Amino acid sequence: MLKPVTTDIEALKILDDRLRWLSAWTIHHANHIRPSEDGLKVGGHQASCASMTAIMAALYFHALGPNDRVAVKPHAGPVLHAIHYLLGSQSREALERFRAFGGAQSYPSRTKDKIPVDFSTGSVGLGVAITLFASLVQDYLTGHEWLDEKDRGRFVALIGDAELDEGNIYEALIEGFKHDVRNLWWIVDYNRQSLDATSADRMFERFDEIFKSCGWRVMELRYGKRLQNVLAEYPNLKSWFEALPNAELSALHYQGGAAWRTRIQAELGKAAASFLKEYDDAALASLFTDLGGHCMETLVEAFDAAQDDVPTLFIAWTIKGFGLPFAGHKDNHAGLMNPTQLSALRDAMGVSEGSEWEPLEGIGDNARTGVEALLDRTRIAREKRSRSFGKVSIPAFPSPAGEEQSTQAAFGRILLDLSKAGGDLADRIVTTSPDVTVSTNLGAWVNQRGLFRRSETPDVFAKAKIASAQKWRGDNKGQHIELGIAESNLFLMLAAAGLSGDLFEERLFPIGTLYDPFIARGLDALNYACYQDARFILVATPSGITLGPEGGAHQSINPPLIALGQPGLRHYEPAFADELAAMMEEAFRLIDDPNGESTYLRLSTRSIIQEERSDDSWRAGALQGAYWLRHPGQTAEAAIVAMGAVMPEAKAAWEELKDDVPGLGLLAVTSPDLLHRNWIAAQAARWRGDRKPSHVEQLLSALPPQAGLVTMADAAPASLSWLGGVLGQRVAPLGVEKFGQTGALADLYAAYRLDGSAITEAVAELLLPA
Ligand SMILES: Cc1ncc(C[n+]2csc(CCOP(=O)(O)OP(=O)(O)O)c2C)c(N)n1
Ligand SMILES: [Mg+2]
Repeated sequence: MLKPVTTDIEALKILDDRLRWLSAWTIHHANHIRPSEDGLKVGGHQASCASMTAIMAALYFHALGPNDRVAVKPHAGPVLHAIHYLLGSQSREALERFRAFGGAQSYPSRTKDKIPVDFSTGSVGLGVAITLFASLVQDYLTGHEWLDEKDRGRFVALIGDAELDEGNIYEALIEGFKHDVRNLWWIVDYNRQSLDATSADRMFERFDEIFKSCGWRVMELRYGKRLQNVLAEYPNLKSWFEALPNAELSALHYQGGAAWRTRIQAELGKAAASFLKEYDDAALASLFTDLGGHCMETLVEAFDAAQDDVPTLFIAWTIKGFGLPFAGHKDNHAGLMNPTQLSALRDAMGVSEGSEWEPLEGIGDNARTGVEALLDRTRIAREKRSRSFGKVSIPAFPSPAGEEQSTQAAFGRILLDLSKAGGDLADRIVTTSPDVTVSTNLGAWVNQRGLFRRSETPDVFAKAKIASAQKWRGDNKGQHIELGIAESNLFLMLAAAGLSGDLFEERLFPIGTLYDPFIARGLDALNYACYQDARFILVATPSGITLGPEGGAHQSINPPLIALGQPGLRHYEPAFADELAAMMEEAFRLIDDPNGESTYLRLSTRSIIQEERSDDSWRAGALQGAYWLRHPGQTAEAAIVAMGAVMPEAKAAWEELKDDVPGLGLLAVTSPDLLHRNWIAAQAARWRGDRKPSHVEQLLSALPPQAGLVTMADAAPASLSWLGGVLGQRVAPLGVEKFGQTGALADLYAAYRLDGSAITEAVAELLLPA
């Protein structure tokens, strides 16, 4: 990490003001000046921006080096845009189109904003936690000798104080402590206001304790220099000030100097007489707003003092809406200045009417040289980082041998074979799991490749020669990152590792495993990973009621529907091991393809007889979402459409019914998600003149239009029932609609209508005249 440059405090203060002005103006322009096309409120957060312009000026124009990466509090997005505008890396047009189609995004977006955004933010808490996992990924890359010391950086999160209520922050904190995470700065904009109101006083000093107990250094920046000096002179005033509850303090900030005077007179009386004599009302108001997070000297000093790699929490006291007419008002979260208030701010900032967008408008010649020099010296990246795709060759994946296998066992075998064969891909895979490494069949891979630990950790059981199938040693070359049971952390780890190519220009191939039902536990973090276009493979196993005796709390029902609605994530659900091998190969390829995506593999512990293949004509269809396992006759009246672990029931029913239902087909679905989206894409393409039918349309047109489909999956029936809408064929959907329970497979399949007789009944239902 580079030493901070010596900086002109005066120039930083000017930039602080400039950021407050530009962020307020950008929001004002979007709401009051740009013509509204639809009458919808545009919105924006002038108060949340004003709260941290000094913090961000000190950070970006002084403290940050070129390798540092930042997650910005979502509603301070306009400040980040203003920073890049001053640096020349954001266009005026994008600011004029703030929150408009194609313009600067409301909350910083890695993928949609034109400026370099290290981490998207929006769902509060997640942006904070991902910086911790990104720091771990940096350590991982260094351990594996893919990242030089000189290219390492610090990971910074700019946090709202109410954001600290998000539980995922503490899940990450605990995991980070276990892994001895370093190089983090989390900076709290401690304005003591949330969206609804002022924050609870009872949490005061509790956050410090929580962080300290996890090995963090906590630096509280309560006072600016001026206020600190004055309060040192008047100890009784200081005690009074420090005892003010959050709500009272905010109200006084809003009310201003006269209110401070009345209150101090009433509560301190004579003891404060000499102090009050020194200050008129305006001076009083200004003095009490001199909190640490608004004082440039304090901020610069604090950042300069934290140059080692100890994770540091800065609690910077601020006022929400600092310098704006609604400063401190509890309702100011989405407050917008009216045109009169905006004009007053413009005049106070020395900006003349008509020159609002001029970056350094109104800054006198003397000061301007210093400001320009500081902007020139600023070390942050002005361009988006290159995304590093297509550098790793993906070998062909042979299917693991065995007449009878489960997809979960096959997954372990495929990884083990890949590990033994070695090569670039195998070396760049990083696996991770929230305490279900062994039970999701990653054990053999971990035995081969070891655990990742920043420092060497022996396998105590192995050393003591205690027999175990699992070798559990770790060092900084290990390739498995073991996590505690916190699924949100799993997805944030996958997000960070899946952005490795973007953040560090070194591609990793992350694979995370968990039990299928617990996807829901980390759903927002999964969505967050996809939103940023992180690339990874999610292996969810076991799944469905096929889990049998484990019972309803572990039997998943709706993840295929989640996947159906989740952009950036491709769902594959194989029945056979050879399908899984093809899917894994495809999933690795998609990670390293600029137009690729992440993959969700829904697997099962059920061991089933494998399909004997005469050729590999099934393969292309399996990768597109479905193929005819038993091709239908031209006049077929029905087809069975099945997915995943229930394929043996579908095959058996087909054998039994094929003579009574001539030409009966059996369609193996491997991805309802792909079938669905390609069907919709083909419809959109038709309007552009491309008349090619989608994969699912081609498959289903092998059947007559009046044919019926019996769909079945160990999942919510809606995963497949929509297939009737493709060509208008009738559907009898089978699947799981109620919570599962314990039981042997035959009992469960009978009870939940996934067995042969349910299929027969469903086919009969379709064939009977209405
Ligand atoms: C997960 C999530 N829940 C709710 C919101 C809506 N929201 C946005 S900002 C905010 C309040 C944030 O207060 P604070 O973190 O103190 O930030 P400030 O604006 O005061 O700086 C809320 C509830 C959100 N963005 N994300
Ligand atoms: Mg706040």
